[in-house]
Amino acid sequence: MFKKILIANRGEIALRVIRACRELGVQTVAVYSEADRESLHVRFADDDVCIGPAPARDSYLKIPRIIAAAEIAGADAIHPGYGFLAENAEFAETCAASNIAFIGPTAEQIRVMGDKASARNAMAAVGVPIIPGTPGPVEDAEEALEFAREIGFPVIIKAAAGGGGKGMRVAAEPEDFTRSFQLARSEALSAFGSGDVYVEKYLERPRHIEFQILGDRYGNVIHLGERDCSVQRRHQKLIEEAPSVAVTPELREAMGEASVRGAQAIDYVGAGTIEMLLNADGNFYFMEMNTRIQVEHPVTEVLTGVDLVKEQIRVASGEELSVTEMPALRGHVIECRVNAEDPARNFQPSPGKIDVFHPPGGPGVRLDTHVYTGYTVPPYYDSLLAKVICQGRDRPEALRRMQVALESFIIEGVTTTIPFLARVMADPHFQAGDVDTRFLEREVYLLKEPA
Ligand code: MV4
Repeated sequence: MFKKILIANRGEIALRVIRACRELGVQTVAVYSEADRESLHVRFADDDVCIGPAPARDSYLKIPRIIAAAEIAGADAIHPGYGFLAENAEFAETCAASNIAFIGPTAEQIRVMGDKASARNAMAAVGVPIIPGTPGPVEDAEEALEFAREIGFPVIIKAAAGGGGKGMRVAAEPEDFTRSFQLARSEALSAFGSGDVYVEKYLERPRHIEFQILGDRYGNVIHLGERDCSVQRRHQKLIEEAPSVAVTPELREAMGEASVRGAQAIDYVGAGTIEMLLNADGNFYFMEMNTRIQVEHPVTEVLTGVDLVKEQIRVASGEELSVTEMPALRGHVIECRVNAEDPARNFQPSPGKIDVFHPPGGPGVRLDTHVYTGYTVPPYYDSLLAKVICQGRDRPEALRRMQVALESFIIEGVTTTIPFLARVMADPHFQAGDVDTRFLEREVYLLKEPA
């Protein structure tokens, strides 16, 4: 086992990793920017190193500073958390070259999954269903239109280098096609420096279903079931739950088996997520693989009882996975992300000082947060304040616990998404499990406090 782990992150995930390290008896090193001097991750770590000014590009994204901090503090491993350098192949490579274990997959595995076309091809090669589409980038609008007619409208044009919905355009019919194609191409060019686009069949109201994967160096790969992350806004997940109301035991078996096969195809090591789109007709398709621990990982931890962060650390140190198959599921789990944002103002960030912080609690309630009374939310990073995770014997109990938790969660001083999340929990469509990736576009009434 490692002796000392540097956590190359901040906020709630840095605290989450420190907890796992303490349970394993491993020493910890926090790194922090000048804006995070007063943060809890700095206080809770055994050692800490300031790595630069507030902007992430000058601190949390500076590879040489993080490596230097690890060397100075004598860390033998680095946990990247999520975001920042978590899916940066060059960082994983630099760690290896510096004799520091990167707690995650290999640089090569990060690279294959980071490129959309290569990820798609790797999955297709082992029979994981992919959305019908062009095998690679298309040359020009005429060739693309011809292909679109073959697979049938509507189609979606996506940037090959894309992500986060940038450079993505839907064409409902042949008449729209050329215009959408040009728009996607120029958006791709300005956002990613490459105008390469490909064409796929457009799924009208898919659910976003993702499978949690764990792999070790001995060829063991398992899945721990799905998370339904359909409630999103502009590709930001807001609510996640498991099991999905749309996934039957047979479908879980098929999707889980496909996910494991996909991960095995690249000898995947560590925690990873296979993101899929699930159509109303029960067909599922690979979308992308995330090669990191995810924000919503607690949903799976609570549902299965497996500590995903400890497993990540164990397998990175050369141990075998401590779980060999999916444990019995413990009812139902829902997670709400509480952000310092104003839903009435387009989810504009609302940084500032937290004057009152009173957390929810009780049976089946877990809170992952780095916030405390008197903490100042800096304007430089993402606006996640806390994750409320509620478990129940069934979905109605988990949902009711979430409603009570949100009602009793008091944050004063900054505007938060708590009232918005409470309205979603009370929405009849959400309660019926009738959601898809366009749910919030339709239910715009949820954005504002009723008069
Ligand atoms: C799609 C799709 C429908 N059909 N592809 C959004 C992010 C990017 N990684 C892929 N995305 C989508 N691709 C086809 N062929 C719908 C989306 C999509 C979406 C996917 C998951 C979660 C939320 C979403 C919101 C809008 C669109």
